[in-house]
Amino acid sequence: MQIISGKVIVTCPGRNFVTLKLETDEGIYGIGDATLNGREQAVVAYLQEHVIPCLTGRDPHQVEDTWQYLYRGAYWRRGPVTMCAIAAVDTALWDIKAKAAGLPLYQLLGGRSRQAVLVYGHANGRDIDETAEQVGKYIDMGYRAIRAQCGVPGLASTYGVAADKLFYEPADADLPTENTWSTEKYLLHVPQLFERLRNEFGFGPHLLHDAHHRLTPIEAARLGRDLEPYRLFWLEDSVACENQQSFRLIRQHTTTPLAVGEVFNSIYDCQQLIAEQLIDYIRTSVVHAGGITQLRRIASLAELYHVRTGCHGATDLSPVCMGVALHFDTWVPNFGIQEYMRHSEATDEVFPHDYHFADGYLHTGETPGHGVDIDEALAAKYPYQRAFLPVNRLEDGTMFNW
Ligand code: CS2
Ligand code: MG
Repeated sequence: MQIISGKVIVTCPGRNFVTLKLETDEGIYGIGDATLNGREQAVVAYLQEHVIPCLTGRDPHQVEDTWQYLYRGAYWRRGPVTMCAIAAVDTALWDIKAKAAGLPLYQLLGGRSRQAVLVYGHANGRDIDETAEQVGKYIDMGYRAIRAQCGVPGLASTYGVAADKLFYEPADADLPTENTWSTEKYLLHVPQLFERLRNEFGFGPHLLHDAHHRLTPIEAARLGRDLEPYRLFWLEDSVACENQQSFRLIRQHTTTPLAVGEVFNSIYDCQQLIAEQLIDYIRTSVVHAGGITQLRRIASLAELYHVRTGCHGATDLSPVCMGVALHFDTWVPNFGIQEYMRHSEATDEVFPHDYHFADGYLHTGETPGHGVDIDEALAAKYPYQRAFLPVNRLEDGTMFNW
C-alpha cells in the first residue's frame, strides 16, 4: 500500500479546525486532527510545504518509521507547530492501519482495558451561585466528574467562564482580546467555591479545577492546601511549567492532586515531572503531543511512577482528536480521566463519529479505524476565520499568562 496524496482541510463550523487527509492507492484513507488554537495557519503551512511532499509513495503501515522520519528529519525538533503536524500524520496512519485490518483502533493498541471512558465536563458561572447551579445541571446530565470555574469578584473576566454554558470557545476575536487578572482576588475566592460545592453536592461527584498557568509555586501550594478539605480530583495547570522543578515546591506543601500537560508537545516536557512524581495526571493530547505514537510512550513512562492519564479534550481539539483519544483511553492501562468539552452541533455534523456519551462515560464504537470522518462538502461551507486566544495582564498592566 502507498500514500498517493495528502490534503489539509480547514473548516470553521463556529471555530477553526485543521484536518489532514491521507489517501492510499488501495482506496483506504486516514484523517488526523492538526488544530492548534490561534495558530492554525502555521500548521497548515508546515503540513503543505514541509510534510505532505515527503509522504507521497511511503508505505502507510510504517507508522513508527514515518514518525521518526518527521521528528528526526525536521532537525529543528519539537515545538507545538511541528508536533501538531506530526500528530496529524500519525493519527491518519493509525486510522489507515486499523481500517486495513478491519479493526477499531483500540484493538491495535492492545485491546480493551475498560468498558467505557470516564469523562469530565465543564461547569462555569459568573458567581458561586451560578456555578453551583451549573454543576447541578451537569450532574443531572449524568456526569460523575465536573470541572468548576467561577467568575472572581472585582474581575471583569476570568479563564473558563463564558456566556454559553455548554460550549466554551476562548479564541474569541480577530485580534487578541485583553483580559485583566488578579491572583490575590482569585486565591481568596476559589476555596469558597469548592466549600459551597461540597456542602451542596457532597463528596460523590469528582470535582476538578483549572488554574490555567496563573500562579507562582508558593501560590499554588497555598491554593492546593486551601482546597485539601474539598478533596479535588485534581488542580490543573497551577503553574506555567517550562521549569518542571518548580513543582517540587508545590508538592512539598499539599496533597491536592496535580495535573499538567495540555500545552506539552514532547515527552521531554514532562520527563522530570513524571520521574520525580511531581504530578498525578499527565494531560498531553493526541493532537498536541505528536500523535498516538508519542502519547503512548508518555503514558508508559507515567505508568512507572503512578502517574495517570488525563488527556486534554477542549472544544478546540476536533472530534477527530476526541475519537482517537477515546481509543487510546480505552486501551491505556494507567488511565485517569478524559476531558470532554462538547462540540457544537455544526461541528459534529462536519465530523460524523461513532462515539457517544452515556451515564458519565464516553463509549467508542467498533468502526474500523478511529471512528471519525469528515464531510468535505459540508466542511467547505465554513471558511476559515482568523481567531486569537486572549492575552492577560495584571491590574497594573504587567503582561501575564492567559
Ligand atoms: C483548558 C483549555 O480545557 C482546558 O483545560 O485549558 O480550554 C484551553 O484553554 C484551550 O484548549 C486553549 O485553546
Ligand atoms: Mg486546562
